[in-house]
Amino acid sequence: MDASSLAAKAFISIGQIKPLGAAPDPAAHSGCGTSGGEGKASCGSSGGPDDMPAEIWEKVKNHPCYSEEAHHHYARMHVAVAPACNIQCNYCNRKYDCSNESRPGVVSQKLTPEQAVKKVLAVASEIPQMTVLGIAGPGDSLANPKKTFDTMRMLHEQAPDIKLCLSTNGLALPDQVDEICKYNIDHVTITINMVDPAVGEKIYPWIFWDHKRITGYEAAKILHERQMLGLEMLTARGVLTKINSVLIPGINDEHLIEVNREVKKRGAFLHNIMPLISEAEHGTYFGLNGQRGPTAQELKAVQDACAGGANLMRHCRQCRADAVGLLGEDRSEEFTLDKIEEMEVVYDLDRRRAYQDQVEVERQAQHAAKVDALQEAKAAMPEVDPDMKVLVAVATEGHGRVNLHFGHATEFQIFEVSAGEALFVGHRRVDLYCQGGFGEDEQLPSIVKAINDCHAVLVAKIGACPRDELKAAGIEPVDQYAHEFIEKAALSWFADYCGRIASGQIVHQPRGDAAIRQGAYTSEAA
Ligand code: CLF
Ligand code: SF4
Repeated sequence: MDASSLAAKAFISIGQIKPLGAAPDPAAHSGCGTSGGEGKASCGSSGGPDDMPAEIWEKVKNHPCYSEEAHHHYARMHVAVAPACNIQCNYCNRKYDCSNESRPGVVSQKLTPEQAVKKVLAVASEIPQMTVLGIAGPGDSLANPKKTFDTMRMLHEQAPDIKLCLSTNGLALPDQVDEICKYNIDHVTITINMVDPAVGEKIYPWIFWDHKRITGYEAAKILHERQMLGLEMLTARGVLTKINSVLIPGINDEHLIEVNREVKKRGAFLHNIMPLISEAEHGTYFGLNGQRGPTAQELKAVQDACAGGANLMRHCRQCRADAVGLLGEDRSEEFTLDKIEEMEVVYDLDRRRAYQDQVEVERQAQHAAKVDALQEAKAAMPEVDPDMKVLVAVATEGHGRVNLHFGHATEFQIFEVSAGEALFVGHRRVDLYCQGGFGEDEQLPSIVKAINDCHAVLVAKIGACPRDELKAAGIEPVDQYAHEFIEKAALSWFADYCGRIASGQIVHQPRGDAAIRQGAYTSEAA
């Protein structure tokens, strides 16, 4: 589909969505999420040590999913020990990884708890910045309590510095809160797609509950009640919770604003609104029945409408249930069971701590340099329309800088830039353009579609052919800020852009919508 036609097909008219901040504040009580005051997204995944109590910062500072900044420095891994599930979601086909926490279409290597522990220790000895172990399927972690908690118990004993994390649909959660606390599992994700069973029955055909299969409205009602109870119990015990919601256009899009409000009330730390990935080839009910996923602007509209509610996570990569590495990269192939057998595993706690101390030093230095660079860019900003906001795509391989060749990008970070700030608002996966030294021109239209709502793409370098194609699509290729900090580069470009508008050199045009990539990659990173 042509990206420019996506907006016309949208279920949600972006202007129709009422921002959550405009609604009465329903938060009678909640955890860290309310302490910043209404409308101030102060302690979500973008928060820092000044935005939250010290004990919360300790829990999130090196968790790549709970801290946006941490995800550039620290890695997570999943072990696929939980194959069974106690519910059916219409977006899931059990032959694939759990759609909640994984990229559909990639089958995991299922592990026993003993194999899982061996794998975690092997990864920990090779990747000292791996700080978090998550159990996220391929089924539901708590529908497999023995396998999940055996793994957690052994890791709690053998690798005490690794944070433990799990993801669940919530049905079995209230029964397992004691076990969760027993092993110090400090981070729990609950997938909550609705707070109204009438919406839920369109998403969940059945649940298995109290030794029988229950369908329809009653199934969704039980699931909803268990999810809310489980969330409240975790909040009461001081466990940090993240809510994942799958945005399903026409089913729960606007409803997710209500979900955000309800989970904030119950103390959720973060809300991660993810796009439905839905293709017929995945064999899911939704995929086979033509239910589409949201466009990039539909997703952003719902996320923006939740501003002021539970804080949002915007850097989720919808990873697979056996992912290993930094978010956005996957090193699981390096740690298959046969490879682990041949590895010399030395779990050296002191070495890990020393390495992580070094990461912290570099992180602080990078943060300080970025703050200085930003101040410089803001000081140089001319008078511009305060309501003007545009999106820019950025090619980066880390360190917070524009430092990646256009042709080497498998994703672009998206920043919303205005006179006062450059805010990270998400990322877009793309197929790799550069294949073995040559540009793959067939990939260009899909890359353009993925960033079609952006006014510019900031890169370290770009070839003539993609440069021309981007320009023809109305996206400005920009390489003059190569190796600058991203926010500084984005603000500098924005100042220049506004200057060109003011001088009459160009006319500002609104952009259209963009497509969120569905399905597996068609090309591998070089
Ligand atoms: Fe894994 Fe999930 Fe823990 Fe993270 S993932 S169990 S909270 S350690 Fe992270 Fe992956 Fe998104 Fe999940 S990027 S899919 S939010
Ligand atoms: Fe699939 Fe996860 Fe839903 Fe279970 S909870 S049906 S594994 S998406």
